[in-house]
Amino acid sequence: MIRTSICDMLDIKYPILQGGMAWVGTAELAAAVSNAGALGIIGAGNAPGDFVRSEIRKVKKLTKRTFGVNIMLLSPFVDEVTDIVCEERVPVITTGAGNPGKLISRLKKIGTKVIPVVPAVVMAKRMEQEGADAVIAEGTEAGGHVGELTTMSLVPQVIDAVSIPVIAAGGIADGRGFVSALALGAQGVQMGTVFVCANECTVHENYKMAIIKAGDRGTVVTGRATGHPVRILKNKLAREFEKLEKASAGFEEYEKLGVGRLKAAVIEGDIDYGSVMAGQISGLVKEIKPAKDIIEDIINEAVSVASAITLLIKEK
Ligand code: TUI
Repeated sequence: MIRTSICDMLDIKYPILQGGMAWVGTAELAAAVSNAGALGIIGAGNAPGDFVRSEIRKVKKLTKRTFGVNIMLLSPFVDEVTDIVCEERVPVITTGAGNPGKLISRLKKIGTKVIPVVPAVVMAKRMEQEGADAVIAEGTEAGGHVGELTTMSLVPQVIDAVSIPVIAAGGIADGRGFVSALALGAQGVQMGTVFVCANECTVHENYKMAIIKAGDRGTVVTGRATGHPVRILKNKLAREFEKLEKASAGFEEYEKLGVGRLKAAVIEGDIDYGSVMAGQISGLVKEIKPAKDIIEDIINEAVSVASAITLLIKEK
């Protein structure tokens, strides 16, 4: 059994969070992950409030366990989504792609646990001061919107800078990564890419297969010049982004190329011109299996990796 302070804080069995991925973190996936003892998270992404409310209600029907919603702070619907998660008394909120600012005190007042994703120490400290219950330190290995620092560098520096629990994310998909994160001092992990390949994940089959076929160098960060760098699988869209970068294109051109591309990949399965957001760990993800098996395989591997390390030390 592997338990940490995060398990008590969130009332979950395993200290594992499923990344709140836009279009990917649906009610079905979130409920499957929560029912398996980890924390399932609905990704609000750019969706309007009504859609998020119906996903929340679906999750409530599918699980009695703790679940969360991720608020993507670049969304035009942040305010209405915040109203809805308050009305629906969602127990855990994670945030991404920005500074949640005043959201934290508003959510905390009604007893919601708030866990922002941070890409750097300065942001982690700010979140602690503003009352966050924990932070997710996400390295640049992650899929989607990313910061600059690697998980290995970021996590211990964030841990040394704050007193609240730190959850590691970016580049983790198995028991070895999980134990490494604990060794760095993290109280848990968040994983995205591996959960895209859960049976219960409703993304198009092409999206799952693209991750399974990807190798270690299968991803690239696009759109650095826009200030919103995004890691996706290398494909024709990624090459078009590279061309814009070489031509020092303006923000509008990136926006025109990027609009609707995540939905195209997730819903229509357009893996050539769709935005197939995925992390560097894609090369390690080799099968589609139930969320419960993903979680239990990771925990079982973590227990044997941890005891193998202990033996190594005893023998010296
Ligand atoms: O949010 C994510 N990953 C995402 S969001 C997303 S939807 C999207 N689509 C197109 C363009 C942009 C986004 C896809 N993937 N991960 C969490 C995360 N948050 N990573 C990095 C950050 C972050 C970055 C800057 C958090 C805070 C931050 O603060 C900047 C500031 O100072 O305000």
